Amino acid sequence: MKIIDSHTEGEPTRVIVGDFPDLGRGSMAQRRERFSKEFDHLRRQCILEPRGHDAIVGALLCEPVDPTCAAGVIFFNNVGMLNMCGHGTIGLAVTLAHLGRIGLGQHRFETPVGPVQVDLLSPFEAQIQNVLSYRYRHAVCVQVPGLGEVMGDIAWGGNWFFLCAQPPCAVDLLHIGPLTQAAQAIADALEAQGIRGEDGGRIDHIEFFAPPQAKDANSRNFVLCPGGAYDRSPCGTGTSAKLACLAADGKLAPEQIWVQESVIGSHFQAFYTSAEQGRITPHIRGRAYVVSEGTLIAQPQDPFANGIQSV
Ligand code: PYC
Repeated sequence: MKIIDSHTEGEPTRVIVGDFPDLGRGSMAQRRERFSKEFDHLRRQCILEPRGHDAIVGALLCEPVDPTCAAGVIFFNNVGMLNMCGHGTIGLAVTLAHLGRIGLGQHRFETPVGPVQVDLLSPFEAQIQNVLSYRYRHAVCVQVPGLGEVMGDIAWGGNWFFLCAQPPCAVDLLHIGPLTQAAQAIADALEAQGIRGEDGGRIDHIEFFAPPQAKDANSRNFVLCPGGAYDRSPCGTGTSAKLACLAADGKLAPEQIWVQESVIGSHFQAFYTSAEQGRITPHIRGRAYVVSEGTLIAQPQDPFANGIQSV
């Protein structure tokens, strides 16, 4: 597999740009299904150690069905397929610019959950218009072993999120262990108690909020992704879910800027437009940088050709 690695505000994206089996001409959702059923070993090969690590989000570059789209993409990680990925979309835009396949300006990418618009602002910065986002449930209480009663909102931002304003400790790099443990306990409790998204989807992203460290930011977050890794960026879909909650609470007006800080101190600038029937269109802006180009090799004799599954 030919790959290009980048990071978006610290969060890695690995785009597969070539030498991947043909998944047919179906929709991105159908191709994702086929990827998952027939080629899961290639997902593991691409993401897991010794060729990758748990924090990488993979992005398989595909021919789009919709001719108005510049590219199709299927996102995946260390445990399976993702719906949408905000930081990954910014990373993909910067990667395609690095390859000379797109120039500055507006483009559309096709994802398994619908088209997203991307504005490439410079070779290192893009703004995405994410899928419609909304708060599904407000102030949901869940009993969590070791934590007691935890309250949060459930919102869709392209993935299902549980957003919680009471982190168990400081939201900084010194507390990644306890933050991860607490977020995982909440995810497990939600699942055990049958609390899911509106479409029955698993709530597989947990987001804690705290005051920001930078003066010009509005909030700091910690986001646990499915598979147990934390998002180094402020999480594009997580920031979209946050905007939806702020809009539902009347705490952020349309087009008002919200600066979301990540647990490593990087930032996304965000705002929303077109709030209709409780649904908003989130716009998320961030920087990404290409860090390497390469070819993944899996020799038939290699006992770890398909990676080391640690979770
Ligand atoms: O930026 O949407 C995002 C994301 C999801 C998982 C990791 N990053």
